[in-house]
Amino acid sequence: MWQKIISIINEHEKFVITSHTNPDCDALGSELALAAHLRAMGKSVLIMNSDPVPPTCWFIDRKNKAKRFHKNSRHLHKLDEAEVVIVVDVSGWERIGRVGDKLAQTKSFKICIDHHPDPIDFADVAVIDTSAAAAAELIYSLLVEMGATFTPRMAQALYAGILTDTGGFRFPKTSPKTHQIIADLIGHGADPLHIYKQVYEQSSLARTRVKGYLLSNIETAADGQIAYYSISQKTLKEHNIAFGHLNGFAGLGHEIRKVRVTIYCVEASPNRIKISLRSDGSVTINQIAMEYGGGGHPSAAGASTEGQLDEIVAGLVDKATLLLEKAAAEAAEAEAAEVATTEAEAEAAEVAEAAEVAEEAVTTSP
Ligand SMILES: [Mn+2]
Repeated sequence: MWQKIISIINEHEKFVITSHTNPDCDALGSELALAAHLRAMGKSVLIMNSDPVPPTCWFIDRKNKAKRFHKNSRHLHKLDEAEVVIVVDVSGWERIGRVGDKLAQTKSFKICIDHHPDPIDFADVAVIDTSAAAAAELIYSLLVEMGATFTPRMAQALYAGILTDTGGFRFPKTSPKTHQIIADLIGHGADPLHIYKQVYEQSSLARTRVKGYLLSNIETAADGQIAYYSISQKTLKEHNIAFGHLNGFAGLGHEIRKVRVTIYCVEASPNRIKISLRSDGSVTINQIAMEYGGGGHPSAAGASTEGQLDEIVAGLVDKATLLLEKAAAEAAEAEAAEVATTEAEAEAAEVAEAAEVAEEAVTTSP
């Protein structure tokens, strides 16, 4: 599956690698490991993203190889010059942001390597594998196919991508192959403890205290099936923390037994409420997010809306309660139908048996 891409790489010298807006460890790890190998081959490579590397990913890019696009600079010239553009971890121009707007106009050859199920709106060659748990898994397999030498830095970058995209090796796409790749990356110098600490143990004191505030203020509804919590502008100010540092708290409610839906709201600015919703998979909560002008996945969705914090939270709890009631009613109906089917089947079997006995009686009768 990699032959075409490998020959394109072999035949060209100037590359640009990019990914989605707000790049995460999978996007950056994939870019950095691929770029390292291309550079080792003597190619000229520029990693160019629309947004900067977030602090949680700094450790995989200590040499600042992933650049943030600046329109009025030599970056534009570099993008124009590229012979080949490789896009990883995303399939649509729109999600690439400003870099995508620019690249869409260049004549370069476009390669896409992704694991999302989205439609591809560019690319002369694409490898899309939605069974891969992370783009980093795909880059690993490309690099193996190319006979790359994995340095500890490359191994660490890919490991970080897989660790975060699988939510710590627990999301459904985590496979035997995922763990085989991880085993090989550890063999090449990726240090699990170091990477874990860099990804999950870098919170500021203020952020951890806010987490404590949220945990102590969790309420439940619908007989413990809904957990909800929120934080106001006033409390944010008291904790001296910026709105941008409050990601990663949307799943706190799921630690509690029986919880199926978690509602987390932040008053981002006066009367502007950011909503995060999570489901354990038993109900689809993106339909609620859509009612507030947002969207997302069936089990993880969000929205941003105007209103009073308490009123928005109350409205969300009501909608989630209705959703759970509907799901429960449907489940009960399905069960009743199943019981009815089993009863009907049992009855039919009885009739058939009686017929058989009767038949036997006829044939055995003298
Ligand atoms: Mn990914």
